Amino acid sequence: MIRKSFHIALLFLFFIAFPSTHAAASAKQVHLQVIEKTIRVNGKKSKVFGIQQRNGKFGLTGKEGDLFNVVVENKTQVPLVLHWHGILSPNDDDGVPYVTQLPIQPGESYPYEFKLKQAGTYWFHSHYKLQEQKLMAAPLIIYGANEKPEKEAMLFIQDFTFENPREVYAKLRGNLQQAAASSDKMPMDMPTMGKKMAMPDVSDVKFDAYLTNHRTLSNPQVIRVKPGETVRLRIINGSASSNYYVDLGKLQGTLFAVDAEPVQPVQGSRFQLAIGNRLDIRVQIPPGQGAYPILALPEGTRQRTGLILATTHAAVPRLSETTESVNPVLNDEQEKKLKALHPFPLRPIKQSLLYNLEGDMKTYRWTINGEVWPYVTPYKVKPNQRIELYFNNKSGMAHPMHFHGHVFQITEINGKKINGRKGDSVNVMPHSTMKVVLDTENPGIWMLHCHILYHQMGGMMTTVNYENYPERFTTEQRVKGEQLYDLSPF
Ligand SMILES: [Cu+2]
Repeated sequence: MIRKSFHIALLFLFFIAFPSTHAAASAKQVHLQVIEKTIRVNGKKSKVFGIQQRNGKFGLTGKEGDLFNVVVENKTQVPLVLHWHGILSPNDDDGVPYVTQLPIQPGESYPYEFKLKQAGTYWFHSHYKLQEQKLMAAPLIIYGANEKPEKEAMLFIQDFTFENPREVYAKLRGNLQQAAASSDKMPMDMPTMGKKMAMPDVSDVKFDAYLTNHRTLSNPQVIRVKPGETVRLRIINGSASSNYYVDLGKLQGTLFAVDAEPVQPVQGSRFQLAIGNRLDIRVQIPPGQGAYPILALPEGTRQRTGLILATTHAAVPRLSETTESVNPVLNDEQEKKLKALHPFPLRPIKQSLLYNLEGDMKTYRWTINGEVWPYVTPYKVKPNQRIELYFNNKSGMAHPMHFHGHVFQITEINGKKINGRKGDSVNVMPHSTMKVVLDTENPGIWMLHCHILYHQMGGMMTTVNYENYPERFTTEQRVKGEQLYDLSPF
């Protein structure tokens, strides 16, 4: 209430000071509706969540310096919460159930209002139960205050299953319990499990399809381009449990931002894209007519997804959804190479927070320092200090770790110092260590978790707590809240 009236007072002042259309534009409220809908995936019907503005537009756009003024309307049958991934919002607006707010009940609305300090390619998604697997996720594009418009193509990439994710999760735990029962000494790591289950698959889950902007390659989006034109690709990994190689085919691309943070440009036609990460790549369309598939290859599978850039008179090729060989698994080669365009100024590190990442295959419990959410004892940090997050992945599976409300910079991989890229999500390789640094400039209770949805459900989640910042919910309230509703309605 205090917050709202404060904003209204601010707006009022704003109108007096700048009685222009600009002030009005920055205050414009957007109603974002979360709905239930039926889509067709390769001809088969499936019920999923949809996210749209009142005008039907998918996702959100904003402008750096403007107000993010969004009312989330829950038009579904289930409680939900949306989180703005990578955004430096105040803690109250972070959208995490039983941490920053209660779930939004069916038929209810919830307002979010804060100033957009960043620009680039972001996304948002449900932070509640398994809703993200049923497509409760969408792009959030913020244009720079002085950015010139350019030709763009957005690829919002998701993994898809016809199954109820509740069943997927139960099977993961059930299978593993069965496997554990049949063997006294169960190895801890995933690759061994993969072999046991006869899947050349590094992901826990076998998906029915991979989507780009909700479409498979059997009916891909075709974006018309001009010969010689430069196109900015905004590629977002909004998947629940899949990492990808982005393949530009015949085109050479220049990667210039990761997680919306500028990097020293890197040329190439293949890039790694872990869960939660975003890549901004510029490609130049060659002279003459032509069609150029932009593909994403889920690691460890023979699948692919993507869209096609095609000049006006080019024939659009039919593309197979499968690849000839198994797509390679991500590694840390790209992270070792990438450098922030504007690295953090050097500052002494005042605190190093060690996070041991482990998995217990018998129970499918994924832990941080041996703890399972919500039974956690978070580190406390002081404001306005340089701190370090030290990830020590003791498991045989990579964990894409995401920290809310802050931008970090990667400084060390497996003991080797680097002046790496900035971002909000980083894929910590199996049996590897990684260090990132950040400045504690955004007081709150902030989530730190693995972005593999089923690992998150399995407990791989904690918070970083600013000293003296009040916690809104107790562990008991979190436990009780989690038990209230079904994991997934469909
Ligand atoms: Cu994980």
